[in-house]
Amino acid sequence: MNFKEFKEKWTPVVDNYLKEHLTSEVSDKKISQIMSYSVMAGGKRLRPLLFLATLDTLKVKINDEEVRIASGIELIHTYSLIHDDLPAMDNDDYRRGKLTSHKKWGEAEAILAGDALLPMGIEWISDGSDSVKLVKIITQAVGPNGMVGGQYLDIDSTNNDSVANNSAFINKMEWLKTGCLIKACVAMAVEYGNADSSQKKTLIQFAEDFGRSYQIYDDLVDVVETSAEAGKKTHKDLESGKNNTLTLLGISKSRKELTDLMIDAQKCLKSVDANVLAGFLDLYKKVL
Ligand code: GRG
Repeated sequence: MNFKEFKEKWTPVVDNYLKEHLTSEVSDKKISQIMSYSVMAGGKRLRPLLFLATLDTLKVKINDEEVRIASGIELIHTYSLIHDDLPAMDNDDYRRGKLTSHKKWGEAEAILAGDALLPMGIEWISDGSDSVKLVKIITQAVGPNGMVGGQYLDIDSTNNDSVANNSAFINKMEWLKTGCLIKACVAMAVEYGNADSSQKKTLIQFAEDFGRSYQIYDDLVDVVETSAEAGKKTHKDLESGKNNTLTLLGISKSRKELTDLMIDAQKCLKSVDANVLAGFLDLYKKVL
């Protein structure tokens, strides 16, 4: 199976799982609706697919238990997006092509929907075997030494010119904010699928390269989409006081950095039978 076939097979399974269980497992209809609004707004399901594709590479059969863990990861990712969009953070009006949660439902409601998605995601992950190990991996990845820590560095460095040229700081911030959760998807599958030490080494190295590169890709997507809009010549980050790889290196050097990380990630996969995982890197063609 290639990446496209894998994605077409498993995306609807994850989507249906999310839809059904956010309805059946949340007793209050209104908060269930607010949570579902953002979760079902059309994300790519990259992180659940990465978890499942790593299991596939390790020849683990995917059943309900594995889909529940994968879907739990998506709940946690969606929490981070809802909170990232809040007025106190990035103050965005649109996400996934729809009004952001706080614009649609109100700020308190959006905060609570995010707050509800995080523990529910952890609960779903904890229902699988190896749950203590998996919960430890995910909570470390999204806590102060991971995603939230990276978000803090991002907020703290906005409009701070002294970090604008500090590539070590920017790499660290992007790694924590975006890379850690991506790595955790692979790390959880490696643990769950009992990878041997050589598989573990190569898959984790792949995840680190992919995780490091993903924020650069995400910022370049905005550039490609923004430049497609008539009359707009600059990317919003270039005007927002944000510091990231894109503002540090500019567009063409960011593309080069992304290409280098992509080549490193591809090399990692040579020693494992990872046809599906290799396909994740094809996403980058959109911006290169
Ligand atoms: C705890 C108050 C509080 C806030 C937390 C943790 C956090 C706020 C924000 C996380 C930082 C963040 C949102 C990073 C962006 C990661 C990223 C590249 C998102 C886009 O991911 P895709 O491309 O999007 O997978 P879709 O919509 O397809 O899921």
